[in-house]
Amino acid sequence: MSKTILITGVTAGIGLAAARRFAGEGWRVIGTGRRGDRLRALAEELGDVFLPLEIDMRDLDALGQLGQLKAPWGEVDLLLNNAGFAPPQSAMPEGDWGVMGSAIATNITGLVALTKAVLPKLIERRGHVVNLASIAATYPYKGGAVYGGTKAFVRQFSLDLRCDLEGTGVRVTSIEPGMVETEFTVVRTGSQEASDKLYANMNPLTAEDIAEQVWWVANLPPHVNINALEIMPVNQTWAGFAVHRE
Ligand code: 8X3
Repeated sequence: MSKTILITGVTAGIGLAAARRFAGEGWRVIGTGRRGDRLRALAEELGDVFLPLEIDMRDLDALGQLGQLKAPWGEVDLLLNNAGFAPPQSAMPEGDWGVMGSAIATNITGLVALTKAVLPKLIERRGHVVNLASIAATYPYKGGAVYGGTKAFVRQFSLDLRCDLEGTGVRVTSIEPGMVETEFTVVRTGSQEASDKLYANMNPLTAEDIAEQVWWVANLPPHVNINALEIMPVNQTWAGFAVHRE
């Protein structure tokens, strides 16, 4: 019997790679995204196993309705909370409140609303919630206050959610990647050129690398829960503390 994964942000990057990975293994894939043309192209590529839903993560009513999908689409085994938005890296005093608010609405409010809506189905099916956090959840860097703050929420939400789901058999995993070359960075940096410069000669992770980790955690024996999984490219490590001298 085939399983069903619900993926947010399926039109590019990790969400798209995960859709292809799971569909390729015979799963039904429900994918949300904002860009109808890309959803339609993916529907053509994946065929009947794919249910495209044009939904913005800030539309809480639409997210709430995803808990009411009819069989077989309603039988969600895995919720992959992938959709995420990073405002341009700028220090708080200069940052734009509009984009900060969107990051909070997408990365936190939308994620919680959707998880709450789908949880009854996941509990019924002893399913799995996989949340895309980031290394920014743990390691601070300049200009990352809002993005890192939202990802720290995602990480801690994942861990705390496990406590609330004790005894249900539902698994929860926080996946925390470092540098992954996707469109996400084009949005964050403002241009393809800036994104290319960031990833030049450093062999970043790919969306497929992360999709593979999602596949791995989802297919472990049902008694095994990966709580958190931090992944970086080999060429990314930590910087030292910044010291201001007067
Ligand atoms: C973003 C990862 O390394 O660019 O989620 O902060 S990193």
